[in-house]
Amino acid sequence: MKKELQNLRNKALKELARVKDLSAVEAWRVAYLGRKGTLTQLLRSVGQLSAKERPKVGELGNRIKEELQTALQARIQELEKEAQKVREAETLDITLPGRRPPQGGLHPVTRTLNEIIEIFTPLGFSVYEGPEVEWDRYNFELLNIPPDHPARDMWDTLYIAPPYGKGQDMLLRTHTSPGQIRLMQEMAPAPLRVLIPGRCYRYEAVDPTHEWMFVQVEGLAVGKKITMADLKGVLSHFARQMFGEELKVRFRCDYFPFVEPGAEMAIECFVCHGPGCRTCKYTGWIEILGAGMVHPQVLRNGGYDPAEFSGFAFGMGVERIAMLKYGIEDIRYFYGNDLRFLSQFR
Ligand code: FA5
Repeated sequence: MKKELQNLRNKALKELARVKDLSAVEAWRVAYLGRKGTLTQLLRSVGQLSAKERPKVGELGNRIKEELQTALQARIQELEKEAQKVREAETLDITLPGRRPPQGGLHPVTRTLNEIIEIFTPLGFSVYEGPEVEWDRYNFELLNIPPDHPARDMWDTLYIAPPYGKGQDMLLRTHTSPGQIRLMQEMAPAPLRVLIPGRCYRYEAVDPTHEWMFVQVEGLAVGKKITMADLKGVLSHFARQMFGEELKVRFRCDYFPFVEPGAEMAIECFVCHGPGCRTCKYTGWIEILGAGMVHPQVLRNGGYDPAEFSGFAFGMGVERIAMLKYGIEDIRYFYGNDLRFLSQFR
């Protein structure tokens, strides 16, 4: 019996040392010292021993019981101390300075677009948006570009399957000009002045000034007695507001099937200021927009009578404006998602 008591003691102490938390300690207590615990039961059987053996075994049993109770209290204290340490480590120290959350900023293209809108708003232009996935007839046909027109080569894009038939094909718009038709059809015969910003897509050989996805802002003014002088005046005003007086502006004749006459506007290259460099493709100029007087047929397609109404339109590349404004040499930086570039525009 003495041996049995010693073995029980050793086993119990070993287990107690391995116990990891207070609820496991309680389970240990119940297992050894509880009313039906192993030690309690063993001590109960001491009564059946002979009168000679009983006192010695009884005394040993009580000593072991006390030893286990003391060990139990010590283990409880130890575990409480550990738990306290964990609690202290988890306590919120409100005197520590907070961690600054990373702060984003507007993308340079969005910023430039907002600046463009701010320049045109006081001139009476409001802002509309059209769909990026567009019908062929809005992107091309109603803008005087029938299916076999060579101008389609300049504006090849991604078509959305399946083909729906003549003029019914869907595509990613190549310019914001389809918005002209949509707006005119909605507003005719009222005079209008609108900006239509949005993303455009083209099958493009990407280079420092060409992306396959870029943002344009379309401008359209339709009314009575609108002339080319209005077009030139508005766009020159825009260029002065945007770039100051320093950079030279150039208008040249250009061809777009939906305007007559057509023009392009270029700004002096901000990198080389004239002699030519990689950014301006060695021309000294960076083209920022196409423009012209709205073609009579396009006015008709939009629901206006060209005998009564005239209008001007332009389409400018927002990345090109941002490049000129902020001195960015390559358009690919805009969509490369490099934070070293983007975070300069906070
Ligand atoms: C057009 O897209 C015509 N819709 C513009 C227009 C509107 C003419 C109304 C007449 C009346 P163009 O393809 O030239 O034209 O593009 C207009 C401008 O968009 C360019 O001057 C340029 O600033 C920008 N742009 C064109 N292609 C790209 C490209 N791949 N990457 C970045 N910008 C581009």
